[in-house]
Amino acid sequence: MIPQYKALLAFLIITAAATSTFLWVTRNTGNKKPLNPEAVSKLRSRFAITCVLLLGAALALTLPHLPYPRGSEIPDNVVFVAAKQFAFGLSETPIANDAQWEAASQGPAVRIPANRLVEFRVTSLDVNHGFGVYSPGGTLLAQTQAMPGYVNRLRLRLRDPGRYPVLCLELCGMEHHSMRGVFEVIPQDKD
Ligand SMILES: [Cu+2]
Repeated sequence: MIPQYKALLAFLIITAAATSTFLWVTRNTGNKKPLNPEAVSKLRSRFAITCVLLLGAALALTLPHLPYPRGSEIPDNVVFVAAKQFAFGLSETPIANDAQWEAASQGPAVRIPANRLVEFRVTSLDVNHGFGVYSPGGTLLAQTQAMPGYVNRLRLRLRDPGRYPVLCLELCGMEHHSMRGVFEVIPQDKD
């Protein structure tokens, strides 16, 4: 199933659950039973404790998976990225001017060994762009802004060899839709 259909399915299930909850509440608010304040306050605190426990568990389970870089880690590879209307230049050496950008955007794709920590240093030579890294299968993996005058660092560890397309995620002009880049992840040499 493609991700868009999964998202649609999740949306429909959650909407159905929310709608039936509201319908149930609407139906049941009609019966005016006398309330027992003690039972209500007990139920309320039980609900609050359950919520706190569930949220705490969700936090503990998901926090380690957030892609925050560890400050002490040193990247194995650095790839310089310069965005410019309407292509991405990727290079192993810094891209400081239009000629270098042209060479980087038209030359052969940068090659990165699989499973290595790569740091993309992303900037723009004209307007704001969005540096979106896609898997060979077309799934968005990570993104950062490409802004003139700033360098944004994006660290990734890519496991599967293949050609990774880069698409612009910020409407940057007439040819925005065709703005591309690419890099290649190659099987790691044994060392
Ligand atoms: Cu762009």
